[in-house]
Amino acid sequence: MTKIAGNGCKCNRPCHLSIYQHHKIILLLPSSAAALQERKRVLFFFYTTNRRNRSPPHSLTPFRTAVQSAALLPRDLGVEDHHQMASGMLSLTCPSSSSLSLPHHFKGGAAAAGKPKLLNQASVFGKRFVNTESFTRTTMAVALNVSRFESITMAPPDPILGVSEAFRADTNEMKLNLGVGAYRTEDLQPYVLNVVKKAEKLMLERGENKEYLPIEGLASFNKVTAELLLGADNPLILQQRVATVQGLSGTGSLRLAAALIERYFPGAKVLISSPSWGNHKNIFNDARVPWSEYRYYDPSTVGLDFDGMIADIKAAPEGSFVLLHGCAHNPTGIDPTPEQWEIIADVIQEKNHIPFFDVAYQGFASGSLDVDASSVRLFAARGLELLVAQSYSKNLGLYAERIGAINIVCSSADAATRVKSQIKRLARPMYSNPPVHGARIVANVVGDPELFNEWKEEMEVMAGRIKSVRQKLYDSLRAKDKSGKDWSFILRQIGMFSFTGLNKAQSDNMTNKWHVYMTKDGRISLAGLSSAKCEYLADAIFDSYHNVS
Ligand code: KET
Repeated sequence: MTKIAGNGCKCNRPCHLSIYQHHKIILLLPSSAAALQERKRVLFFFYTTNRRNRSPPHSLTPFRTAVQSAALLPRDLGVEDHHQMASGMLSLTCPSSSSLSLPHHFKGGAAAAGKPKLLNQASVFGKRFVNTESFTRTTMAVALNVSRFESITMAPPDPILGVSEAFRADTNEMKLNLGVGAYRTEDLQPYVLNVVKKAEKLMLERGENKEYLPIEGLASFNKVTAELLLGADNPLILQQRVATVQGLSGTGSLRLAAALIERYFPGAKVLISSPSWGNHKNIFNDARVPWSEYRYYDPSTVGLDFDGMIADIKAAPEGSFVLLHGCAHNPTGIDPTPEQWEIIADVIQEKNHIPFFDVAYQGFASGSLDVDASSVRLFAARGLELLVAQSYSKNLGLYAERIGAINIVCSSADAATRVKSQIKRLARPMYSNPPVHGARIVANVVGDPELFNEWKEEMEVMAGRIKSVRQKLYDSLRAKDKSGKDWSFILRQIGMFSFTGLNKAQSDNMTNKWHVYMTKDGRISLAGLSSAKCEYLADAIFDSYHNVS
């Protein structure tokens, strides 16, 4: 990078900038340590020359990137270090001036004429940019009071929850939201369970207070949630070997467990099924827990790649955590058979791995709470230590109450007490203590035999409705599709979802042409489908599958 002698900053302010040239890019950089300290107030500089055509080919994109990166430069480096970093950064963002394009803000006017002229940048970057000057082949800008958040870029929408946002924005009356896994009635309305309403009425009548809960949550909730998972008469509970802590639903409970792994099993890897619920990777990434994937789904059979799964679990470093979906695997809807679960447990035991269950759909796979907990109970009965994250979002429809739990089954009561104390220690600085409303609902429903039975009935109705639209969708597809394509995998899948096998382009067609909102991995939530819409959905799938490659 060469300094261009005699060329100082043209902004007529005491900003201590020097002009440098790097390839075809002109940079204005702080020329002294004092100027660096002033970074808060005065950020930078640059620009490009274009020898072929005399109009200045500024690009807003590299410009912004330059600003952002400059704002990120660490304070304790010298001026030269900054220059080197900035020049490296600009080489990356502007490989050649010819790749730069003229942003529409600059088209016409002073920029097109290529004459020295002061541009008003307020319209481009709000009122932050006070001074931009354009002269022959060089333009420079000086920014004052640039936001300290300039370096924060726009995050992409969430692959699942972002679908609901797009759905809300669509005004087409045929639109259908099959993105998020949330149960809807036949009228496609959200459903508040009757037992939930009854429990809330009870709570109101009792006039319960709003005091803080202990860090571990509501004791009566923790008791019933472990019982629901493992069975009320499970010896592990009687022996007090289960550390249960109320969490912020399934996600928050998984996050607590991830924090525990990060702190007490440094370097241990979590094995995640491929594919899995998209947020699993985010959770472990944010907790700084390394993870890798094990094979799970076989597109050729649209079924379980059991051999691949076993081979990958075997090949993982001893003592890894194996994340398993307790039932109703998300997104595939494919669960191992009871015999396969036994073999999975054998391998995990052999390899000294630690099973880590995510149970977000207890009751939604088979319609029975006990049957859906059988995978977890099978592992627990072997005397294995294990982790289980639970959620009541789906089975009690308590999506917004954020109620769930993390259970850690330990080999002794003493270990469980210590583990629980550490989970509390992790929770305290994260969110201090959990919310009470959902915990009371669960404690009332699960803890009261009458409400519990009513809940089981409602659960069967919900699971039954999903099964019936699953059947109807299959029937419609079979009637329409004479190509010989076998759609029977839809019937073999269980739970809220169907993994259609549609690729991204086909999923895009579902949304763009048919207004059917779904995740781009081809997953549809049958919980958001009504019988009346099955035919329409079958048309959309048929068209997308056969007419989009
Ligand atoms: N685990 C799995 C496997 C899962 O599908 C979800 C939610 C959760 C945990 C967490 O749910 P919570 O509400 O935090 O208890 N899945 C649906 C919603 C979401 O993505 O947040 C979904 O896949 O649509």
